[in-house]
Amino acid sequence: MRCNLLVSSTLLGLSSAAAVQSSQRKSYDGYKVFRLTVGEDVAKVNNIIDTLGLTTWKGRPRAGAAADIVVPPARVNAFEAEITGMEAVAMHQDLGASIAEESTFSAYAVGSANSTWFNSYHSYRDHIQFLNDLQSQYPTQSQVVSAGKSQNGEAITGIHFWGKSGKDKPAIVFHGTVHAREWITTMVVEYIAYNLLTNSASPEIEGFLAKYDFFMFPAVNPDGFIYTQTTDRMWRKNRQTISGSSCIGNDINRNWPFQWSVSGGASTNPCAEDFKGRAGGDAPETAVLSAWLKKTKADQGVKLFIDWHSYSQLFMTPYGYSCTAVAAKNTELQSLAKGAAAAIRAVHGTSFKTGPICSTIYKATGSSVDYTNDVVGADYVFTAELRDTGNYGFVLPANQIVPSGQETYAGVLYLLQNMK
Ligand code: 0X9
Ligand code: ZN
Repeated sequence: MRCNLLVSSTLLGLSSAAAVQSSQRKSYDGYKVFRLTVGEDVAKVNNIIDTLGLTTWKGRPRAGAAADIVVPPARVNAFEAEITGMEAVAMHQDLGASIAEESTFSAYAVGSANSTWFNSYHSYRDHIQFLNDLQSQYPTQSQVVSAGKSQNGEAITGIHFWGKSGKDKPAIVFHGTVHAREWITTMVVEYIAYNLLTNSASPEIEGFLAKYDFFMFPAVNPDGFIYTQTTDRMWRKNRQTISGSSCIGNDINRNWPFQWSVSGGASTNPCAEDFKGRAGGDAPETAVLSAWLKKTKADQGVKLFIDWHSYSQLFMTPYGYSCTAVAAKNTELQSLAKGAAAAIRAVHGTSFKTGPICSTIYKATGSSVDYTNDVVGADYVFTAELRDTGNYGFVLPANQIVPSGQETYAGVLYLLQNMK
């Protein structure tokens, strides 16, 4: 009897723990995402967003741009009434269903880093395993590295590879998944690493490996990425607590300590998606990544830095903090960005726009590229927004991982071929 009681209370304990886990995951069932053509109605659209308490995917609405607006089930009718007469399309009829479909990860067997990896998205732990497995296929010319620890103590993990001719050559550094929900970037950075390594015997790739060391970090915001898989798929920031606020998270791409104090390119509200932090560099991830870049520059030079984001299909250059400041290498950067975009388009016809961040997208202060260009002094610095332009946004179906990887790889090869 006593034994039975114990058994049933243990079972109860287990099942309620499981229930807590699943109920901790924010449901997007019945949520719709609308792409609304704003035109000149900026004030009206802002007003709708504020009165209905809605969130947006690409920042506050701007004149002449589209606003991608997330609408919970209980607000759909009111939202549709408010936008009567305006042009809108539904990106997701049921965001919860789209997320469920995207989150059916294929099982990953330890030791099987092969091309089937790119047929689905994956858990954070599997990403780390994949990097380790990939490394073990190239034991003498690669290493799994850590740039340092995240807020929650995760190693910010990357794969370093250098070809046959030895390491310590100028570095090519890629950051993926600084924004937690931009899952396609994790996969595409891995796709590039995987293809450079698996083609490393071809004369062309061998040539690149003879000139450069590659450091590919698929997920530089591990805590945020894990949080998108356990709790809220739409999380963007890191997971640090903020003094004086109950809101969580710095936007790592507003926190880099260069031109951080400039106003208008980030939020000072800890609850905002683009919260800049209480001080430049006060996010642990920014602190370790900036220190790592400076050290790498001092040790071996940084030839190329790319910060990979999604979505919007843009290939951009410094600066974010100012629309009038012009990068020292601007002419060459624009030419390289245009060439990369043409190489991308040649693969599947996908169009990327190019130009400096501030005039192409919006003003963004404390961003990684401005810091890496001016403080680190990397030779070539870009940031890209991968697929798509707004059919699916952050919840990009898994069958676009491979095509997105293929075209982006072509863009990267163009840069490797054309950088001086
Ligand atoms: O707001 C951002 O940080 C980027 N857009 S996103 O939707 N991916 O969040 C644009 C800024 C690009 N600047 C740098 N990557 N430095
Ligand atoms: Zn981003």
